[in-house]
Amino acid sequence: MDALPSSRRRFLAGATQAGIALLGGSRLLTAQSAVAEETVSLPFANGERRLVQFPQKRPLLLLTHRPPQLETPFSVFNEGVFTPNDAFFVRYHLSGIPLSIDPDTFRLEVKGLVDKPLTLSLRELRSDFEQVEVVAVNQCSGNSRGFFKPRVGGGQLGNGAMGNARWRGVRLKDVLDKAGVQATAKQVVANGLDTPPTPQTPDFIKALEIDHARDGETLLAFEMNGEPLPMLNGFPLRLVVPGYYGTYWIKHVHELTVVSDTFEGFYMNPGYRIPNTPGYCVEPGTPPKSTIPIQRLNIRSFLTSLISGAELSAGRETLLRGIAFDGGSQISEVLVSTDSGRHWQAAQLGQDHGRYSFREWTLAWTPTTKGPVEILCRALNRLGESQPLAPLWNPSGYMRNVVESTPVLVS
Ligand SMILES: Nc1nc2c(c(=O)[nH]1)N[C@H]1C(S)=C(S)[C@@H](COP(=O)(O)O)O[C@H]1N2
Ligand SMILES: [Mo]
Repeated sequence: MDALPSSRRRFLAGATQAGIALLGGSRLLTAQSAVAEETVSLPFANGERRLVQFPQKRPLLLLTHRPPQLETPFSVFNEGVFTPNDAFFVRYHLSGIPLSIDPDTFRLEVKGLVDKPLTLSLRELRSDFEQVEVVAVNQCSGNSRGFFKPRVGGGQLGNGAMGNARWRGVRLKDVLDKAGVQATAKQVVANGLDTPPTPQTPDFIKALEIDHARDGETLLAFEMNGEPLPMLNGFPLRLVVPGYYGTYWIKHVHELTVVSDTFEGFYMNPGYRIPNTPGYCVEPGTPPKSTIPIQRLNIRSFLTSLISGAELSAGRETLLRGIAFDGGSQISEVLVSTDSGRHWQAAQLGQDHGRYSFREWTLAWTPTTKGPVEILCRALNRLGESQPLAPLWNPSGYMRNVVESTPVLVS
């Protein structure tokens, strides 16, 4: 096998870099802050973010250093529907993140209610199972949380905690089938190599219903956009759960345990839960009566080619461009209004990379009337779902979706 040694070399080079830069992070920053540092201002109170470079990454918006939480600059989403690995957002919960992992000694353990527990090397995963690919959006549940009104606790994210990539790996189903899931199985519990700082801190562990884990779409992925996973995105192996929020996409996954009941670890309950109501929302400021684990992405669309406050010339054509996506029901239409919502026009949809991917949309527009105007975009999927005109609210600031509007000036 050729792929393994070469990806290993690449990784080891990256790992050394990772170790040094992550450990020296604070010193590096102190040194840097004397120099003018690039910042981005997200459009809500306390939205100032520094652009900071981590190993294998270009400068990204820094939310927290330890654990690393980095947002993709929004302009990246205008450059193509695939988010480059070095621009892909990063989210961790625990400070004990792996700084180097030897792909030769790494093992995935499959245990619990299985006939034959497995301990698989990366080489075995690659050679003993069929390799498959899926293009899918990984979006954090709290993406866009900073826009919630009233505001809610948690990472104050702009719109950059999402990304779209081509993931390559093996089916979780095939691995589970090889182990032989027993009849009493209810869920598969997944754990990664990151560790909590104290024995009292809950580990980041997530569970999937057994039928979901065996639907043939959930992957154990080792590649992203044709490259080994970047360290900060889960090297050497992560779960890819198409259509579901990023919280289930366990990074550095090394342990799968089949269990007979509902796993109730902190990050399944009370963490990552949404109101059990239509729209998963409650009256702003009120607690939900009952909650369920967060699940599929809801539908969203963005204009990416113009930033808020852009100035356009009357009479000159501009190509409006953006992206749309949902939890896998398939985007069927994107409607755009260039007059603050009075009229809507269908945009042209770009290449279809599958129902879990970002879908590009474009619309040529020649502004005629001078003055300020809002450009709105709204997506529809095959179920007829769309975004609401006014955002819904939940106390954790999850699942933001609204008809996004971009104010511009025509002169
Ligand atoms: N091991 C591990 N996996 C994890 C997490 C984590 O903290 N540890 N966070 C999850 C959450 S909440 C999100 S949104 C995604 C983010 O994936 P990324 O960092 O590759 O962008 O990873 C998920 N997988
Ligand atoms: Mo997340």
